[in-house]
Amino acid sequence: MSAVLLAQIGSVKRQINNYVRQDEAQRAFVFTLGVDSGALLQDWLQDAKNLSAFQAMCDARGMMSDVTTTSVTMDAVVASQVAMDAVVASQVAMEAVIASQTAMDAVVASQVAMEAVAASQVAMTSIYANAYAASAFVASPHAQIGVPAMTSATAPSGTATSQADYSGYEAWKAFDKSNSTRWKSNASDSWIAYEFSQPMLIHTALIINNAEPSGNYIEKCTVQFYDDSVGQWVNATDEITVPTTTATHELPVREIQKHSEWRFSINNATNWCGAFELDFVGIA
Ligand SMILES: [Ca+2]
Repeated sequence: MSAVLLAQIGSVKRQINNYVRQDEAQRAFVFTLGVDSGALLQDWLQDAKNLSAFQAMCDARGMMSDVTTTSVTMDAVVASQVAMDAVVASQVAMEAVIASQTAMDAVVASQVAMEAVAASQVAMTSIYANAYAASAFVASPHAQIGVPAMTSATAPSGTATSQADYSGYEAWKAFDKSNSTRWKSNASDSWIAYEFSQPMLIHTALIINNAEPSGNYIEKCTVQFYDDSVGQWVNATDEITVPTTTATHELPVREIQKHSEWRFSINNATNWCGAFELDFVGIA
């Protein structure tokens, strides 16, 4: 058989496969639009052929925009871990999700959906690129996990450390949820860190600054995480100038990967460093 004929046969085979794939995706689309429960959808997706059709549907722009603007359907999708795993793996599906406030509202109300998006860099990149999606994600009741109220450097869980502590002002006292205790270093440049007992996707850092008349607060800092893959601390934010008031200052952190170790790297001009309270907030 000639090379030309073989190439033509190969092309026809690919077209047939595409038609079959499109046909299955159409059926997945029709089924999904009609489904009204996450359990039903999850059960249907246990069939490998259905799952493959659903994945093809996620990559079909027109279909996904219909799915994501139908609230009954989205409620079923966000309640199914299998469905959400397919959605967060698809750039096309995530673009449809962030373009629909109906879809984002369904995602941020669901623990299953929030855990799925937090585990996907594709999903988090899409979410942080859209103002409504980003603010809805940050405000989700399922993404408000922070450092627990510490009673020592290692209790009840995780580890609070700093580059240096002034005697009596240990690092964990910035993580004890009390404004009558504080951390203070004995240098103008320092860092203070908390290692979670599990990897966390952090979206916000909080600072309640020290209020000593002589200073000793945080003037400028960078939020960092420890990147195990390269074995070093990496900036999660630019350098931020922190107001020297004791209000709660929210620092946006928009890291798209989970990490266990987070810290404030502080660069003060004159005084030592200190804070009443610090926190890293996100989702496990
Ligand atoms: Ca404190």
